[in-house]
This record gives sequence, structure tokens and C-alpha cells, in this order.
Amino acid sequence: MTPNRQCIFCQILAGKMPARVVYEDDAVLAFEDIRPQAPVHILIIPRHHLASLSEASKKDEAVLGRMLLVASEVARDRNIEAQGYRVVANNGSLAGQSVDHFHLHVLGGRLFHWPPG
Ligand code: DGP
Repeated sequence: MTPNRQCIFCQILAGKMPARVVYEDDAVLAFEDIRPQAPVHILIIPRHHLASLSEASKKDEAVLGRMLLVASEVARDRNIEAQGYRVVANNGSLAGQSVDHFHLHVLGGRLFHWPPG
């Protein structure tokens, strides 16, 4: 899928917006969230523009799996694996999705409650 010019995460992927990248490969990019909600807060995005999980289809199966594995690797690298961490995907407006480029949040380094707010 072609990059979306209005999409801030596509701009980060294109190198037009700065980001503190912590991991990248041919399918995904991981970088620090600009408004961290925990001591560790990393976003993981697919390299192609996928607006939300609702837009995903069979062709996205591999990248969705890669994103979860990268979440696990990032958690290990940032030493939040042993204490536990949270992986979140907000999908759509009621869930609080504010950037329409699908992303996983990896959050750690503090206590999280359930259910989330
Ligand atoms: P969500 O609400 O689930 O769509 O999360 C979007 C996240 O993206 C939010 O935690 C803040 C983060 N974010 C928004 N704009 C930027 C940006 O320009 N750079 C970075 N690094 N993070 C951003």
C-alpha cells in the first residue's frame, strides 16, 4: 500500500519526521512514543500504511505476527520482560485510536490495572 501523506507515522517511515527508533527491519519500525504513558513506551508499526486492525486482511498476516514478535524482543531489550509489560492496540475512536496507522503500544516499568480506563 502506498504511503499516506497525511499520516504522521508514514512521515516518520519516510524520514520526514524525527523519531527515536529502537528497532527496524524490512516489515516494521519501532520507536519511542512522543507522549510516554509509562517508563518504557514503544510503538511498533508496519512499514506499509494500514489504517487500523479493522483494515487488516490475509495479506497482513505475516506483518501482524512480526509486530508481536518485535514487541517481545523490545520488551527483552528494555528489561521489562521479567516484571511484565502490556501490549495494546487501540482500534477506532471509542478505543482511543488517535493515529490512523495501525500500531502496537509496548508499555512497561510500572504497575498497570485491569480493566484499563
Ligand atoms: P493511539 O492513541 O493508540 O492512536 O496512539 C498514538 C500514539 O502515538 C500516542 O501515544 C502518541 C503517539 N504519537 C503521536 N504523534 C507522534 C509523533 O509524531 N511521534 C511519536 N514518536 N509518537 C507520536
